[in-house]
Amino acid sequence: MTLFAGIDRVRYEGPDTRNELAYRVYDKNRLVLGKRMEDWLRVAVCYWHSFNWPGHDIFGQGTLPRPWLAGPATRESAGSKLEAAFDFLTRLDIPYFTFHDLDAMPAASRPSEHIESLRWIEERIAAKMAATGVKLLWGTANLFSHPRYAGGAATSPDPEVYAWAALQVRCCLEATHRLGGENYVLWGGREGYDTLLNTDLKRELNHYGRFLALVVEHKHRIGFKGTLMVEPKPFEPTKHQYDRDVAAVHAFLRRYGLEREVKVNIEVNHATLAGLDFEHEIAAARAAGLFGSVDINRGDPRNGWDTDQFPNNAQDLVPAMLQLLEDGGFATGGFNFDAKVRRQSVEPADLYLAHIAGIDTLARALLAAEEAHAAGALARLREQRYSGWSSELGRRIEDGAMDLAGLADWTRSRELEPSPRSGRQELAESLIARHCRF
Ligand code: XLS
Ligand code: NI
Ligand code: NI
Repeated sequence: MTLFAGIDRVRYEGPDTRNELAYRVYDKNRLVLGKRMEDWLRVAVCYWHSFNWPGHDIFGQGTLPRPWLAGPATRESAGSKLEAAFDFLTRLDIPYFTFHDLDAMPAASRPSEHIESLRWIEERIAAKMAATGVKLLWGTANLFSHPRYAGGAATSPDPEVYAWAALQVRCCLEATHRLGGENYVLWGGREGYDTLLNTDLKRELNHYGRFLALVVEHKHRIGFKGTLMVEPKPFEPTKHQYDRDVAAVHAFLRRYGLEREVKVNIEVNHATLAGLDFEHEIAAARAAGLFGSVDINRGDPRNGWDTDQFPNNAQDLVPAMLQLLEDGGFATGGFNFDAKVRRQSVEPADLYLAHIAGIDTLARALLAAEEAHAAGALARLREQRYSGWSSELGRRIEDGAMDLAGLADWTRSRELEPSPRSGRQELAESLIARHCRF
């Protein structure tokens, strides 16, 4: 019996159910544009916030009942954590989970102990996955909690720290591979700086570029077929993080020749911290051919940090969901709930309620996007807005047949002012809103 055993497997019961522990909208087998809802959303629950965080913050201790976190992470407590996690995952009836090496394994200090400890839990995770059918969306190494990483991992001023990080990534990538993980993520939590006064920025970037190249090389060496992804974030814990947003990651990948090897895992709350809309990051990633996966959560518009709250506003997510539909869905990515309950949500049921509400929010956004997509008005509006480009002039510019002087001459010979055309922004916004009938 685990902490999460008190409830039945969560099912779809429709919008009118009185059962709070049921899906109102998320109906995994419902077809959306010919594909099952479960296959569009590819929902994952993360190990770290849900099972490995006792509810502490920088001012206060843990508040949540997570008995396995009470003492040091021994084999016994890592085992009960795993038991509870997979109990939760199966009862929630979602297909995936995600984890950091350190979330799951018994604590280890020396390198050889780390290797052994991760292997130990990996075998048990594999058994749980086989018994429950829950799959691994992605694995990742925690290169930010241990004191050795205070100055960064791949951007540490100390090559011995760099090498430790390499050990962790090697082991976690190989474990992810053996567990059939569909992706491997690198979040550069401390790959940045707190002050430029003590930082050699150019050198750190080169080290980081090399590190990523080593990971790519190793991925191919071991035959891992999943996608490697970097997760952008502008700051927190550092003052400035090199992976600040999709555009910065794109430039970085190109600089080190890795743009065909690595994609991005976009987190909603990281986009907003960077001063960008979530859908902007998706659009930027699609334009660069880098779209990989999503860490779904939300920030609080009233404060400026990564609050990792569960999403609750479906209309906000429709523009991003429309882009996902236009892309035909995730290739190997999914919606990973990188979200945590508030510190006062102290009952085990709260973890279910949070995920159920978040998953229903995604389902609502998906259905609204399906309708908007099927109505086609937004696509037509966009097409009309660019219709000038099918003129002879437009085609010649796009074909690269005009130079600057040629364009200047063309304009001069016409002596005309282009006529203004409406951007139809208010209409476009209403074309989203009208399908949000929830
Ligand atoms: C932290 C990040 C982290 C990554 C995984 O802000 O979102 O949780 O997703 O290391
Ligand atoms: Ni994340
Ligand atoms: Ni985050």
